[in-house]
Amino acid sequence: MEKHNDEQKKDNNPDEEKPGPSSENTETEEDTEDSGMEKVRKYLLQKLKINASDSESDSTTGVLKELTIDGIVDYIKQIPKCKIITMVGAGISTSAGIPDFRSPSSGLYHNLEKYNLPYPQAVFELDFFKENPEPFFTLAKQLLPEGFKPTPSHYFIRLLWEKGLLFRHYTQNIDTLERVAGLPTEKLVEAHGTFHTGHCLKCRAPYTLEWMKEKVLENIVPKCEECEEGVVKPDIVFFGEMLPDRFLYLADKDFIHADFLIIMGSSLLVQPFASLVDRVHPSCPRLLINKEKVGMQDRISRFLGLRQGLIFDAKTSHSGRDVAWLGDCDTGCQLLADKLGWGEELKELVKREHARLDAENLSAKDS
Ligand code: CNA
Repeated sequence: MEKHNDEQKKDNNPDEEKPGPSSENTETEEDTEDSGMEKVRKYLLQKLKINASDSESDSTTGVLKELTIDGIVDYIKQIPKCKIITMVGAGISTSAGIPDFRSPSSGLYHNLEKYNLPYPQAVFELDFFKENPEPFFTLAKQLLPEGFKPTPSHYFIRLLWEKGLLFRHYTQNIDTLERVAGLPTEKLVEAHGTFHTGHCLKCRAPYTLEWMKEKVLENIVPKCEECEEGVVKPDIVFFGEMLPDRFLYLADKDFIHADFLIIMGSSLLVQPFASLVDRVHPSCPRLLINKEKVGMQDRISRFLGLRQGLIFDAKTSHSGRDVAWLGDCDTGCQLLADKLGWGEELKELVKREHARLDAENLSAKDS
C-alpha cells in the first residue's frame, strides 16, 4: 500500500535541492514568487522554533482507497483488530433531548438570555459560579441525566467495544450517557468530567448524582451537609479548572497507537480536547460525522505546512486521509454499521436497551 506522498514531500521538504544555475533562465515569475514564499515559510518555522517533524513534510498518507465512507469501511475491514478511538461532543446526545451548546436556536448558549449573564460562557466559569451558582443549577436541570436514553450513536460506540475495536472513547459530554449505554469505565475518558459525582467546593466532601439530582430538581442550590457552608458542585470541568488526570495521562499514551479516529457531534472549539485530532499518527485516517465541517486546518498552519487540523479538501486518497460525512450522527452511525455488516445488530441493541431502560424508569416511578 502506498504510504508516502511524494508530491507533498516535495512541496514541503525544507531540505529540497534548489534549482541549479542552468534552471535560472527558465524560472518564471510564479516560480520566483513561490521560492519567496518558501523562504518566508522557512524563516517563520525557524523563528517559531517549529521542528520539521511537526510539519506535514514527513506525513505518510494514502492509506484509504478512497476518501469516502466506503474507503473507510474497506480500511477497517482489512485491519485485524483495528484500534479505533472515538472523540465526541454534545451532538451525539441531542437526539436524546439534551441540547448542545452552539447549535443555532436550540443550543444552550442561544437560550441563556433569561439568566442575565454577563456573557454566555460565564455560566460555566468557576469564579462566576462561586459568586452566583443559581444560573448554573437552573441550567443543570436541562442537562441532568434524568430519564434520558442513550442514542444510536452511543450504542454504535458500544458495538465497537463489543466487536473488540474500541481502543478508547473520549467524550466532552457530562451527561453520563456513555455509562448508561454500558461502556466499561476503562474504555471511557470523560474529558470534561461528569455529573456522576460532586464535591463541596469548601471541604471537598463527596456527593452522589442521586443526592444532587434531588436538590436540583427542587430548584435548591445544593449546600454541603458536612461543613454547612460550601456549595456542592458536580465534578464537571468548568472554564478555569484543570482537566482530569485520567484525560491528561491517557491522551498522551493512546492517540499515537490508534489505527482510526472517529470524531462525532462536536464543534471542536474547546481546547485542549479539539487538538487531540492532531495526536494520532500522520497516516491514521480520521472520519468526522457531524452536521457541519469543523476542526479544519487554519490558513497559517496550511502556509507553514503544519500538521494541524482536519483537511477535507484533498482531491485523492493519495494526498489525504480525512473524510467528512455531514448529517445527523445517528444516521451516520447507522450507515457505518450497515456497511460494516452490523446494521441489524445496532438496531436490535438500541431497541433492547431502550426497552430495558423504559422498564427500569417505570419501576423507579412506581416505587
Ligand atoms: P457544541 O459546541 O455545542 O457543538 C456541537 C456540534 O455538534 C455542532 O458542530 C453541531 O452542529 C453538531 N451537532 C449537533 N447535533 C447534532 C446531530 N444530531 N448530529 C450531528 N451533529 C450534531 O458542543 P461540543 O461538545 O463541541 O462543546 C464542548 C462542550 C459542550 C463541552 O464542554 C460539554 O461539556 C458541553 N456540553 C455537553 C452536553 C452533554 O453532556 N450532552 C450538552 C451541552 C454542552
